Amino acid sequence: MNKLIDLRSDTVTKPTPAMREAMAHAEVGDDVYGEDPTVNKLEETAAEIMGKEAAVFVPTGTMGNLVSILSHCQRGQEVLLGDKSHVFFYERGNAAVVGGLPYHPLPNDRFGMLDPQEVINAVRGTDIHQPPTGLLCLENTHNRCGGTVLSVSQLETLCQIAHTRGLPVHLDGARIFNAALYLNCKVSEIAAEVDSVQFCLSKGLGAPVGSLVVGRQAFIGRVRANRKMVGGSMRQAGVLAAAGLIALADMPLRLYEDHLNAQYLAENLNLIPGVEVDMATVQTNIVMADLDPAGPVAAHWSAQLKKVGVLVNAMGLYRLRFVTHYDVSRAEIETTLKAMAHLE
Ligand code: TLP
Repeated sequence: MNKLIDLRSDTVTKPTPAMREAMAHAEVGDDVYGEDPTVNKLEETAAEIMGKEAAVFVPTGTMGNLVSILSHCQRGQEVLLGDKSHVFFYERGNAAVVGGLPYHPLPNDRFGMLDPQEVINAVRGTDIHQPPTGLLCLENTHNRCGGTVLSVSQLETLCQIAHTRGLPVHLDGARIFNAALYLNCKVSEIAAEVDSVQFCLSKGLGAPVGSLVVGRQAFIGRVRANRKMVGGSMRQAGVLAAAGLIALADMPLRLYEDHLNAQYLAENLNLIPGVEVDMATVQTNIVMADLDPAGPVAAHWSAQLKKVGVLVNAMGLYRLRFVTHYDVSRAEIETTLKAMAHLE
């Protein structure tokens, strides 16, 4: 069989030759002592790009979100977040389990936005029955909403509501570089009003492993301590950070190809009977395709596609998710479309 066409996620990207080269020659030290020069450089670079005081390197996006939430909140406080957010949906309820921080989910609209009035209404008062509100958590781009983007002014609106009520804001910016490309702005503009950001090197940016948390110096100090608590402090992590530095330098520039491929895929999926894509939500590198409920379920489609070498995840009973990335070419998108059109 030819090479598999893997559209399950941009997490499947393998390190580029330049990354492997940099990894092989990385200068390393024990990062728990703060002595890994490559990790230190990655953290400084990340903080600078995001326009924040400091950064810390963590193994995964999930851990980055967890240690950020733990570092913003006191045990027993409640976390406001979207009901389709990754933190709520895909992270094992970790802040509740590890930190004693219950979630208060609010409806995400079809673009991943929260209704400002719902956020205002959700903030708790002083009633002793209720858990005090500790944090507002946002996501940009929004994964389950199809890679949709919140604008800087939407973020400002929500941040202002939180800040005037004394609440910090954490942004799950796993794909913040995709958001910046869509908005044609700098990532630092998206990060400007939020107190912390977690962003991933290991998705569209192609690094094998790793995320960064950025924020104020004192906050990052707490993140470092919480990272230790959950076992995420790594030793000679410079071999990973070296790939991360290449990811930040080279990879944001080419994400537009993934966005163009997603547009093309979405437009042509819409021509296939029984498949429907809401084009307004196709903004970055994720395409959600809704299937006719009179036909087979999404798991059946993905199993059939697998037989012809195309990997796609089911994201619900009648929904498939396609994610474009640097390892999927336009020709492979064409092959995928042909395979979809001929499925039974
Ligand atoms: N998302 C993965 C799966 O977990 C669904 C994917 O394939 O899209 N925030 C967002 C918005 C994410 O999409 C992800 C990963 C994470 C956090 C977690 O990152 P990792 O996988 O590094 O823990």
